[in-house]
Amino acid sequence: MTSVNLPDLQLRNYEKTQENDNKITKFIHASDIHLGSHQYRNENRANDFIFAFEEILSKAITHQVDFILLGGDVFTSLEMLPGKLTKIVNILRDFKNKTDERILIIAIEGNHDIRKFSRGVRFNHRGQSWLKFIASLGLIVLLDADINASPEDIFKPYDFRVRKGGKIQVKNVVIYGSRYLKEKPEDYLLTLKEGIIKDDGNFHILLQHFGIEGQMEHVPGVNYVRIKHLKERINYLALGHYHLQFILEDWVYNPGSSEAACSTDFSFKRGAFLVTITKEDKYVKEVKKIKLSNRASRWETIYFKTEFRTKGKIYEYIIHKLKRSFDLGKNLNLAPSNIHIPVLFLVLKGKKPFYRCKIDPKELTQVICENLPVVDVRIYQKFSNDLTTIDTFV
Ligand SMILES: [Mn+2]
Repeated sequence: MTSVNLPDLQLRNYEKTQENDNKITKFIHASDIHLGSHQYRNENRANDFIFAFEEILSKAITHQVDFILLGGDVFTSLEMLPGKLTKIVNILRDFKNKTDERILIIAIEGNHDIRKFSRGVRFNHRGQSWLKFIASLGLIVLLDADINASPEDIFKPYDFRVRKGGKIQVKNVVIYGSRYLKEKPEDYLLTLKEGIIKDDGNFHILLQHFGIEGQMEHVPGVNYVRIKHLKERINYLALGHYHLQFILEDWVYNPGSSEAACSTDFSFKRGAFLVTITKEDKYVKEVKKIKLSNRASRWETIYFKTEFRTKGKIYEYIIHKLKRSFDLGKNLNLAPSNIHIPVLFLVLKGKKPFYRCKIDPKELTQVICENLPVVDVRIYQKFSNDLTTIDTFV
């Protein structure tokens, strides 16, 4: 009765999937894709984030999952170049067509999806996001809760006609989700819990964007002890936010960022989860870790033994040292778009150059990229008499 005059086939296809054998439900849980990262700085690196997203979608097809969960920070900010957004929309359209709309992409907004940097100032403009935009095109299912509503209305069933809702059922799995809320999650989670139906015989997933205290050093997070009570109503807490992968007590899952969004991400264990839920007498869950291809990286340290007096000499010395360290035969024929061409982390140590030849990181990066098979360079100047660090990522 609801399938008359629908804007597209989405609902009808969704209803069809509900008629399938529901003994086994499979999904991929990924997060922090950060589409749009590096788009102004490095075209090849910007495309890495799109590649990682495409890889997640293609894994979903290979493993024939029922849906994909994205735990927020799908976009890195509200600023998106039109060309990049067009590419993403086309990828999602292709995915829809290729899969006959049988694999839903279910997402929530993370803090990055709703933030914007403008002239060094960060501000939130509530209510807008690119996720809302692609949801309005019917390309994803965007979940959000109404925390001020009465318990039964906190999570409204997803309505494909208006493309809004707080929960959606796929076979016997119900996914509840809400956007990143600025308030302390420990508090609002108590309210959200009231909206989750207890003992309805379904497997419950709650999709959220926050970290757990202690999983990442010096990064604020939610106190685990204070949210443990959610386990009474949730079988799988699907998180995003921390870029480092972690699993807690077999019910809290954080996949980590899908591509390295900042220099520290390169050293983190990250990826996605492939989850199979089988209904026996009770639900049996199997979680496999999926590694994504990702851009290569390498560290090099160069010591200045003498005090250089011209910039030209410095650059010459660096290129000479790097050429000796790189196995040049190996990657010579690869284009920088190839993910095997690394991001170089370059540490400069030793005698600080003469004050008149200050190293220009942008210029040095360009010189290195022109002379060696690297896609981008991050330069750290750690001279013995000066301990400043240059890392342009914000
Ligand atoms: Mn993130």
